[in-house]
Amino acid sequence: MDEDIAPPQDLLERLKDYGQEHCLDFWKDISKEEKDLLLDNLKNLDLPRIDRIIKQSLYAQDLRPVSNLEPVPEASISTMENRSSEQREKWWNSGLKAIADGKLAVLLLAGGQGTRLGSSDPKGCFNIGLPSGKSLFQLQAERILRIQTLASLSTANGRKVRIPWYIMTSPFTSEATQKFFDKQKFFGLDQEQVIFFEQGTLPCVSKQGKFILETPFQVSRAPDGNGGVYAALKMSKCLDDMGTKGVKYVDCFSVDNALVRVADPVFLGYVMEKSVSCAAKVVRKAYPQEKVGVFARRGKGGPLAVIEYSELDSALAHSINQETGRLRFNWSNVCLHMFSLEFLNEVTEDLERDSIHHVAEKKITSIEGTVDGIKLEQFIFDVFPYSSSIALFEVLREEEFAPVKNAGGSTTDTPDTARLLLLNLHTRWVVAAGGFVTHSIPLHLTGIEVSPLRSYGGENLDDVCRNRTFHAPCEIRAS
Ligand code: UD2
Repeated sequence: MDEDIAPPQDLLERLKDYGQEHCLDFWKDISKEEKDLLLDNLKNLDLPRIDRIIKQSLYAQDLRPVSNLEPVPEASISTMENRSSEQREKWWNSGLKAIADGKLAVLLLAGGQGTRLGSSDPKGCFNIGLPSGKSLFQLQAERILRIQTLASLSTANGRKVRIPWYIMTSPFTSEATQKFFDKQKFFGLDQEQVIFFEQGTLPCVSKQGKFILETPFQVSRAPDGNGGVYAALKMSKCLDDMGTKGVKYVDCFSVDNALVRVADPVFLGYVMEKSVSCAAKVVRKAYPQEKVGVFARRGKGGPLAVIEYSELDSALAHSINQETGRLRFNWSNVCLHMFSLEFLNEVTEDLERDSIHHVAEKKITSIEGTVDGIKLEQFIFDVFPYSSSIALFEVLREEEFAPVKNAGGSTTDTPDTARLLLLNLHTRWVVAAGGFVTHSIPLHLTGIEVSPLRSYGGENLDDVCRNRTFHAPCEIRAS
């Protein structure tokens, strides 16, 4: 039969096995080039795996908002009020030593699209308007450089320390991200220590699990969520690379937190002392509707899990603990995680076997215009229920959590709110180190920026600040 009219029979049969033969409905209407594009598009789909994900996610799990939840037992959290400065010091030193010994890798989740931010660039390129004009990527890179310096200084012989930085991108962010790093000469990092790898994508589907066609010769696809990192780490051999390097722990963070303490020695020291396979930094939830996941137990004595804001029953989000007066589900996920490499190697298999994905109902561009469809994605914290040992570590929002999610017009989680959180924190560092601040606009609307190359968490500022006056806004540079 002329291929112009009928599609390849074996492909049609294969698609029929999974109920996706409609992808070839326009075969006779498209050009030779478009036919080749469609064949290439369909050839790259792992149909058995995608079919398993659809079946497990659309039909096998309860899609109603989660309600059978119990709050996290306070015993599994290291809270600020129960933490002494001696403990912090001890964790800082043991964490720094482990970093100097090459035991830590950092993993950045940078595959998300900056849709809510209204920018087409990868979020890490975003300039939040600091006096230095630094991008989020540059802040993160310089914090790694500073920790490398501190780790090197902590060794007997001052040996060079290089922390491998694995950066997960998606088809939407990969090229622009790597171009940005090239242009910025990796912000002073050694190019070899920055390893880019790409997450997978999945077809967008209808509520009946049918692939949605974006054009007559292309299936609509979307990144498979930041939990796609596990399959991507395995597929890209990055997990093996970490093992070869002697890495034991992986510090995982989101791109859009202006205050992220990348490669935090305190967090690493805590995780090593607790000898857990999974850990997360948590903050107290600011208000019931805050767009953050919350930690909870699924059912009495059930596994510790994070319930995403989009899946938490509203009544539970608002419920109050009568004794403390705080929200019952108070401990928020802020996408700051630490994993043992051993756990990552194990859990990747478990996730792949179970294949359960979150079902996000979205408007999808299709050949029939914008339709109601579904994006299938895994979340980075989907691994927590697979872990037998989890530790939560409270941090202060004002010190470590300044999300950049929404465009300037919003009231929360904007470049402006993130910039001010950073400036307010760094100004407190300057004053604590004996500096004085003058300002011609209200101080809470401006401040001093301290380069991460000078100070990671407020240390090393006495000699540059004591008895000196700084006029806000300004930057205290590296040297
Ligand atoms: C994330 C957390 C939420 C809370 C909030 C705080 C998840 C699933 N949810 O919600 O619980 O901590 O942040 O700010 O983590 N990303 C990818 N690939 C993807 C999708 C996202 O790499 O396919 C990255 C993205 O670039 C970002 C991070 O994951 O670094 C968080 O993604 P998001 O901003 O889409 O997540 P959000 O704000 O809905």
